[in-house]
Amino acid sequence: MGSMDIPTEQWAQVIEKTGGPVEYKKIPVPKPGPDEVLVNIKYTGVCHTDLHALNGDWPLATKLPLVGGHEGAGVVVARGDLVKDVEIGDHAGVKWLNGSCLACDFCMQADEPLCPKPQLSGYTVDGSFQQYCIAKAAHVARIPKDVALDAIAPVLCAGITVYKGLKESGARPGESVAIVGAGGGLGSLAQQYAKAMGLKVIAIDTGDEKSKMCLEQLGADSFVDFAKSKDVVQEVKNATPDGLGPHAVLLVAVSEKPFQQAAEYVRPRGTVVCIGLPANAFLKAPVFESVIKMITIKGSYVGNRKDGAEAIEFFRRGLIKAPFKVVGLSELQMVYDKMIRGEIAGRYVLDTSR
Ligand code: 8ID
Ligand code: ZN
Ligand code: ZN
Repeated sequence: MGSMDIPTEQWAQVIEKTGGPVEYKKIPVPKPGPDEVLVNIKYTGVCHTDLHALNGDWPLATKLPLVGGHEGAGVVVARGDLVKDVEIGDHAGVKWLNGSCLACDFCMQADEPLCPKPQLSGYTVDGSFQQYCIAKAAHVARIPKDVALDAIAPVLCAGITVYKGLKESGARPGESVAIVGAGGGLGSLAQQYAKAMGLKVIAIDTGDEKSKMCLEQLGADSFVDFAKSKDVVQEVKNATPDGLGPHAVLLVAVSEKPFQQAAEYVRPRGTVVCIGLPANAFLKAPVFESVIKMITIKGSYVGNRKDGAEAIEFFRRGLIKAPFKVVGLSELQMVYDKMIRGEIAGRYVLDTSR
């Protein structure tokens, strides 16, 4: 195993029991297995998924104790004996899919997020809310050295996921996409990817700060405030030139209501892509309209290694600029408190050195 100077102890945010709290404390630095690398995490984004994991929102248990986090960007400091294509000193990203079997039907056709035996960062294995994190070499994101590690962190989950979701929507340049939850971490990046892909954007979220960010910074063509609007469905349809609604809808909100509403405003032949994962939520759509409008409703889950590389390349080319705030790793609980109140416009990124 090749390595640089690595301490034996490090700072981490640890969940001892589901429901929290998260505890900022020192834990041992893990050692990579033969097919793994150890990444010295410099910056790590905070995704709403980390909060779902803390709260036990989903019908899938987490490991305990657990170090959360899956948008970790840093430097490779050690590697196992079998790792040949990642060098010590390379910049790498720890994504949600920490590893997969690479041998099942899905892995073989590059659908590795569907692997029945995945390792999930910050969920079934320890993630990036620590200074040194392990990931399978085959799966770490390759980050070019000219890319800033703080700004790329949110791309490692939020960016890849919305880029994949936009591809899954089938929307083509010149068409419109509604982004529901536009003011959040995934939503803000989704607007930038949509613009870069030549799509018109209808941003849906609430509040003046998010509205201003979407319209002035992220390039949304219109903004619908779901809390103030008297008729969200009509307002979204009216935001398209012919009043027939957007060609695609990207659902990245963390509440059930919009998942039951999107089928009503999506354009005939349009596609509703479900990405957000609110607790205990169900999809609902009127059968009559769904049939006579010939709509498609589908789920989309992170992205494969190629989607990841493409999403990073969009960023490297300067096409993706979404706002983020940097605070110390020690301040994770503050970020969760703001997230619970829906007060985060864009993304928070943690600096693991403080
Ligand atoms: O692979 C996947 N499918 C995947 C990957 C990554 C994240 C799924 N996710 C899931 C997360 O687990 C979470 O459930 O996507 C969801 C969004 O994650 P996020 O962007 O990190 O969350 P956020 O920053 O809190 O943003 C959520 C936004 O939704 C808005 C809020 O105001 C906030 O800005 N929102 C809500 I809550 N209700 C809304 C509504 N009715 C709404 N926006 C529009 N209409
Ligand atoms: Zn995530
Ligand atoms: Zn597999």
